[in-house]
Amino acid sequence: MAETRENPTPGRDDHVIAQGWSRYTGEHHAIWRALFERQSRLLVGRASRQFLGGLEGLGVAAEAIPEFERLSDILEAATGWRIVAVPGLVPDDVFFRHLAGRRFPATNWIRKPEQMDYIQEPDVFHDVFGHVPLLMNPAFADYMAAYGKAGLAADAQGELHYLARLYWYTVEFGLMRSSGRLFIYGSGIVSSRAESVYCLESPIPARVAFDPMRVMRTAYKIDDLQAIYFVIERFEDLFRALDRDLAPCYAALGGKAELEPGRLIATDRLFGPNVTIDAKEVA
Ligand code: HBI
Ligand code: FE
Repeated sequence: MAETRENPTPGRDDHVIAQGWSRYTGEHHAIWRALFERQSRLLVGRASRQFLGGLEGLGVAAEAIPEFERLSDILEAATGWRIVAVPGLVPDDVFFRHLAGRRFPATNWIRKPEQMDYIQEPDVFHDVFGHVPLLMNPAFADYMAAYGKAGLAADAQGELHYLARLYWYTVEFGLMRSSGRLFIYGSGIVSSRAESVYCLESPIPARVAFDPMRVMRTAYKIDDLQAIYFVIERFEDLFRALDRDLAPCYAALGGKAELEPGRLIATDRLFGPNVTIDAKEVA
């Protein structure tokens, strides 16, 4: 496993494989530990309390790549979700069917030492450290399952590109406002050293109040720091975005111009960057 990607078990159209935990080597665990220690230091005072609380509740720690079965038992008791191992990116319809069934597909292999700062595909660190902690939160867990259902419908309607933007700007790169400060909840951010600081403290990117139609009009960059982040007030904002018939929304979006990530519009409500503080003061 690890660098050698296993093929899905023949005959399994859900792409699920065994995690193969006993095959991780000391080197694999050491990469996990280095990433874990670096990110958990950076995220004190920057990540949302829901993320940090989820990490703690799951007992995800620096020592070793976690066993999916152990995490799944804790997660299932909290929100009904389980983790299934996959060999990497899976087709959209497979991905959505898992989410709709409250199964989070997590990649089982870990990046190489030379990929500590950037990796384009998800690995076990991104998937487990980045995504799984928020699945301990009931409101976020409901959003992810609703997203799976909406994804299946959008895919069938040929409108997936709009919904993919919603995933990108919420699940992967979302910010949340609490007590007048911005906090990270997006997994693409919490698993990235550079973006964990940049998204909150740099004067360069725009930070705009979350509006699902605005988000679905906005293109995104997959290979660079984001030019724009969307800011929610609470996870219920996300669930509400999907709790409607989306077909008329897609039809309305078809008549509007796509917005480049850096482009602002008159209706945008903007937030400034956080004033940089010593993270220890808010721990
Ligand atoms: N597969 N393993 C995996 N992880 C993902 O995040 C993922 C995927 N397949 C498709 C997919 N994401 C996209 O459809 C979403 O980003 C919208
Ligand atoms: Fe991800």
